[in-house]
Amino acid sequence: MKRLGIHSFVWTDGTTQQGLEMALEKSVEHGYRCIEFAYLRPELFDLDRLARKSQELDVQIGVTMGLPRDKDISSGDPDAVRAGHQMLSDAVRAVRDVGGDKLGGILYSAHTKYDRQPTGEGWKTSAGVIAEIGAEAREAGVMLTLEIVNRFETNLLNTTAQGLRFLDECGNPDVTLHLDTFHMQMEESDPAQAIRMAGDRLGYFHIGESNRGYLGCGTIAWEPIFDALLDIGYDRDVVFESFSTAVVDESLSLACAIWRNTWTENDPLAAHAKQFIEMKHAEARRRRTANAAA
Ligand SMILES: [Mn+2]
Repeated sequence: MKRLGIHSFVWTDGTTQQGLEMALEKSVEHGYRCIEFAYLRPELFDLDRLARKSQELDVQIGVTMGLPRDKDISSGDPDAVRAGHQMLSDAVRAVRDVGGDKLGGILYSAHTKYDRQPTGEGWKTSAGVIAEIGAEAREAGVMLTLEIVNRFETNLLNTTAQGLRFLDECGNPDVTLHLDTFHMQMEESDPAQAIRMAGDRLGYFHIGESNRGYLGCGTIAWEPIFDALLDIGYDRDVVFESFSTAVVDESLSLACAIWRNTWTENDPLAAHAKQFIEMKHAEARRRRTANAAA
């Protein structure tokens, strides 16, 4: 793992410049070296100021987002596809301008519970747009990384195997997969095996518990996951993701079905997550050394 990071929604609902700057400070205070923001509309925030502040604090910014329904590039509606293409282009530029190095999330479809089956045509259209946006992202020095999420949040890519087929369809080697333990827990028959299958096409990694709360207080088997990350030599960023109604981004809370609190105090949550991830990572390294010696 390159840097350990935290989602800004642990600190702020992300609606004000002040909130985002506070989130940068809190992340650094807790020893995190990268932070994740939701897509920042350039007309609402001072991106230059955020870029300078993140540089001063030496904390790397990454951005994730999901497309809204009326900009769904997998929808088969040409107007929506055009609007989605535009939104992704704008997002790539905003990530570059805020000094970010990656754009992840549900970029290939809407972030919603679908009421219809995906179509082959929608899949192809989406892959074509993502290939083009991947080229724009490369120009901008931004890595495009597609988050594989559970069935209630997209109908297109729910498993790593589907994601890898989609990357093949894109044919753009710069586009990578963004995996998340919360989603893998639900959809993969073997999350660790999924990580191994993704291998060097894994571009970004979210660590979240099965109930999106405190790590270790859910049903995820962490040891095989950390072993698999070591086995593939994963050397990109790992970000802790947890949401509570105590810190609310309205649209994300609705899209992610955050109906109750698994925590209310963010400081102890952030401190625990860092300790937990570093401990699990160190244990995996020790297992590896012991196995090599045996
Ligand atoms: Mn995630």
